[in-house]
Amino acid sequence: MLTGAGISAESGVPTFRGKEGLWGKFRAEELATMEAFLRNPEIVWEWYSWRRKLISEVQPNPGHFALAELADYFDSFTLVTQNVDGLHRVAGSTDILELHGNINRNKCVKCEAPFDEVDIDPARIPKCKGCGGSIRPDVVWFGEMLPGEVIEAAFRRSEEADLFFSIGTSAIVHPAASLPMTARRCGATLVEINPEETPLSNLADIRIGAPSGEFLPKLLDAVKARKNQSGQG
Ligand code: BV8
Ligand code: ZN
Repeated sequence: MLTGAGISAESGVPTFRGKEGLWGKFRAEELATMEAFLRNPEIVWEWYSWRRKLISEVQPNPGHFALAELADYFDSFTLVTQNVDGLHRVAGSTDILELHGNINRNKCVKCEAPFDEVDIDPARIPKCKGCGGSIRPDVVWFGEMLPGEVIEAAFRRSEEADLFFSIGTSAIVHPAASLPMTARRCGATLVEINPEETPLSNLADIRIGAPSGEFLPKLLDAVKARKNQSGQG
């Protein structure tokens, strides 16, 4: 399955392109870029520090917890997320492919050495001890490659899937947005869970026009009931 910002919306984390979008006056595509960071690192760090603080104060919602528990009812279950908020791991999910990195990790903009301090002061951006480069958030910006082994695993699992859920994503950011169609092309049943229509909606076999935090716990209950009926408790 693939999750996007929508699965964290009910935790209080604004989505990217929704009305209450994360940006106020900015657009993701303008701030989440190397160009923006090189031109104005303070502004970019202002934005990430604000997001980090917001995320540190929220909890996973019933949608995250339901996915963590659903994994136990499938022989093979892979959670691919575009989100950088880390809420799936907090909710207990384990086999997670983080396509776009993690907002609580930092690295050197030059040599990519990890930098583990989390409190970054945008007015005094720390420098890499090894090469003196500026420290940046360890997330994938627009125009940057996704981590090779992660995106390859995501495509491989999508090709092998019998059932693929696209949950809480507007399905416009690539290459992540290609995963649902890859799964469907390789024979998977495609289910979209999103209150709004997306470019994927009329290609999905099943469309659930509901918030993930409401629907996923119901799905979990139904799977549990089915397991109990067939006596495989
Ligand atoms: C790359 C990390 C190339 C940073 C992010 C033109 C056409 C096609 C592609 C491109 C193009 N121009 C440029 C590109 C490539 C570009 C791209 O796809 N751009 C888009 C905008 C067109 N992609 C890239 O640049 C990628 N890299 O292509 O490299 C390359 C190739 C070779 C060599 C070198 C380079 C990198 C993309 C990664 C960017 N980083 N995030 C950060 O977070 O700060 S992307 C960002 O968008 C987030 O990760 C987010 O997850 C992601 C996708 O957004 P969504 O998750 O879908 O969120 P959104 O708000 O859009 O939608 C939320 C949905 O939830 C809505 O539909 C809403 O209805 C729904 N919802 C709301 N509430 C609920 C709900 N659903 C369920 N329940 C609810 N309660
Ligand atoms: Zn460095």
